[in-house]
Amino acid sequence: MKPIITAFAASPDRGRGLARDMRVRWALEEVGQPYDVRLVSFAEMKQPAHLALHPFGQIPTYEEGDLALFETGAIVLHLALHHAGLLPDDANARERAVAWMFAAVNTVEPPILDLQNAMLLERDKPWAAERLPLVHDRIRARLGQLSQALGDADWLVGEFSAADLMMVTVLRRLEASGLLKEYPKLAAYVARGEARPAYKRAFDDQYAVFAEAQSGPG
Ligand SMILES: N[C@@H](CCC(=O)N[C@@H](CS)C(=O)NCC(=O)O)C(=O)O
Repeated sequence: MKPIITAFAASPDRGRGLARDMRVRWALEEVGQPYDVRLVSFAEMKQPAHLALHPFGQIPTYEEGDLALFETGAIVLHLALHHAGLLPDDANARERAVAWMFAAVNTVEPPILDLQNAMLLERDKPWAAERLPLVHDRIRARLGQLSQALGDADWLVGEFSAADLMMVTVLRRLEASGLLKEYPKLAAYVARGEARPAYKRAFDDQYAVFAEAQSGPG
């Protein structure tokens, strides 16, 4: 049975691969699982039909038979648990990879989202300029620790895993800030993720939605 995911009909990132369905698309591509996509508008995301799938009215969602999931971490973990290729074979390494998945969304992503809020939603506040260096420094603290933990390894836990898929997509959100360049090991890590054929297929499929919307009907 082909799973169905939801994605933005009109992504605010203009096809840069930042909308979070990218994580799910990438995981599906890594494990070779074909899938369908249902595009939703912002208005549709807040309607009861979508809220029944996603209590917070967001994308992505994942439907597979009578299973409906939300939260990218949970969806990617589901795929990793039910398909080969996204978690190490060794039992302890598997658990470590799951810990890194949580670290990506629970420890590394929050200060990065704070920066996005500062840039997009709080820009005009009188205190915005004063606060920005604090936000940057909180991100730098996490990036320094992450870079230290990664060291000279290619991936977080041995071979490429769902941990890297989650972490790379989180770090990509820093693209516009220039902060990642201060951490060459992390910049190279993200580039390694982006070079994976499954990543490229996922990116191209997500970009096609944007390109199609741009060209308009007819
Ligand atoms: N923690 C959630 C975040 C989901 C999320 O923020 N989705 C964004 C798109 S990347 C969204 O739907 N934003 C529109 C909104 O919140 O109204 C996850 O990882 O799935």
